[in-house]
Amino acid sequence: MNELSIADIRARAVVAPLQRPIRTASGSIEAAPLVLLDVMTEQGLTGCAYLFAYTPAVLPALTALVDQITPMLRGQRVVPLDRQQQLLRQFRLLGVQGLLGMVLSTLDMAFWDLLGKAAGVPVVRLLGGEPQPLRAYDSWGLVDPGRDAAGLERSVGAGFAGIKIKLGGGELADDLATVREVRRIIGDRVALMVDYNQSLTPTEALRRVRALQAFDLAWVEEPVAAEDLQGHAQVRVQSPVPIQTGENWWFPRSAQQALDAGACDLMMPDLMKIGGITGWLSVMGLAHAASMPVSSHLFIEASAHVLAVTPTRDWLEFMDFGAAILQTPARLEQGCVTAQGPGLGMAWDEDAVARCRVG
Ligand code: SMN
Ligand code: MG
Repeated sequence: MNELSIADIRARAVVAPLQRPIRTASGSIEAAPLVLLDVMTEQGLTGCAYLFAYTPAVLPALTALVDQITPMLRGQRVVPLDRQQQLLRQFRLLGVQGLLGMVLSTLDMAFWDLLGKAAGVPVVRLLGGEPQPLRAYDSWGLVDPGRDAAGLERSVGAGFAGIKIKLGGGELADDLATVREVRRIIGDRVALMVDYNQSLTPTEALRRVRALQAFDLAWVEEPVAAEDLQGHAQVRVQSPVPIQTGENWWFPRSAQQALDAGACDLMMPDLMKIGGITGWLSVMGLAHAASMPVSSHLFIEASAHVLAVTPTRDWLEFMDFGAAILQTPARLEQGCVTAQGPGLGMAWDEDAVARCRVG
């Protein structure tokens, strides 16, 4: 495991079909623009991970970024912490928010995948844990309770103990009508989370959260702009419902800044923005010290490994961007997802990748 060295890195842009479009108050995603990373080693092993680009518009920039970074890594050993420190140093002046941070985080996931494959074990075992069932919630977009009633019932029937819907596409009255109907459809025993995707002001967010209090929400997510920590704190300190955020935090220091600001009751770092598995390990320590529950964001496969070793783990988000291009998509069993191996447990379905290729 310790002798792995990087020979080359391949980045392939795909647009993968989704089970259902993700409509949010801040935009709609009809299919998943992904960059599939393969890190090839001199020893013949290949580590893989995928990056979610949010919009196809940045796929060419992302693959070009990977091509520019590859020469910096050729010949280097697959030691995730050293590689991340190397790249953070090399990009110190630029900073690692945005596309660069996404590439660095996804490379980190591929490096950990390599270590697991070299040892013949799931990454979770390298982290000191073991694969275990993690409770998952089914993550929906903006919903039309009439059109989506059957789908929501199927989610509950599939075993999900939680359902997340997005709000903020209209006025408060629209939100109330939607939540009332979704709560009726899924019943009182299924957790219900709502996600405003940064669409409100703090004042409007408080108005809406107070009006929604009667529906026993598990959390209200990103009510205001992700970078508005004071705004999140203003809502949180008066909110009758736990405030959730974190999917747009860049690397571990941003998590500490949010904790210092009192921005949230719950956190949900995104592996592709927080610094990959290496970044997650730092953040889960901060959450543990703060006794703050931690949920995942996207990246079902890799999240199942890190959540299993997260002391304050909460929910795994089930929003399956990888299903169309993986040989073995993530599986839900009794409402839970369990980490697969070796490595992160992912292998590309090359026929599907060929069908989805772009650029
Ligand atoms: C979300 C937004 C955009 C793409 C995927 C998911 C959402 C979530 O914020 O939390 O699932
Ligand atoms: Mg969200």
